[in-house]
Amino acid sequence: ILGGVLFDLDGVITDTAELHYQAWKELADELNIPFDREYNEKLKGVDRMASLKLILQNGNREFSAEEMDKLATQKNERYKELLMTLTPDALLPGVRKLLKALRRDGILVALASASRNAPTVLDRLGVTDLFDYVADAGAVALQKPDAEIFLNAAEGLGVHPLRCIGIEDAEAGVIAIHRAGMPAIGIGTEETLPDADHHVTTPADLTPALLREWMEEFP
Ligand code: G16
Ligand code: MG
Repeated sequence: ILGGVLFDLDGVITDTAELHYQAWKELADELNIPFDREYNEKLKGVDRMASLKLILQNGNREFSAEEMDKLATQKNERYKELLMTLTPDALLPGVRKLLKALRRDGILVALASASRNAPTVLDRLGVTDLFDYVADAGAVALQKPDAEIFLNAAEGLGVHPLRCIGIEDAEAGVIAIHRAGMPAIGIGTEETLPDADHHVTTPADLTPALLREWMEEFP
């Protein structure tokens, strides 16, 4: 095995942020809490309960733990309905081609997403078979920027973390990749992801050869 490539989901494989936004927005409207797309940016890569807490902060009343569980479940049920509208057309440009090329080159591929719905998203996009391992977000205690989800993904592949590289669109994810001891590729710019080791505009700009070259730069 030459190494492992660890992908974030939202913003790297597809854009689920808009569907999360719609589901949260319906809940926030129901509770009369202000919520917009700009605030939604703060929720990227943040797990479900932490996202709910950030939204409820803008309201003027307290919720019990039990009520919060109910609200998180309500949002998730709506999100799962919205996921049924996803098709392979929602893959970001170049993703399928890159995944297939990595496979041909003997590089293992894992998903390192904070979303417990990640397996459903991969199914809807028709790329489940192109992943060797999907990290279980539910089994990970510490969120990005902690390294845990990336270390879990490397372990699931059976590849040493120093032979892996991570791809992220969020700064917290880039930091998590570095804490796992791996080089980080940012889908973005020097301005949006100042800590990433390399930047590309879309996954279409990545090839197995380029990834292998960058993997060898660490530690
Ligand atoms: C994604 C999204 C977050 C979402 C989280 C948990 O993370 O960016 O907005 O809150 O998953 O999702 P779920 O409620 O489906 O478990 P990532 O790591 O894929 O960017
Ligand atoms: Mg992301």
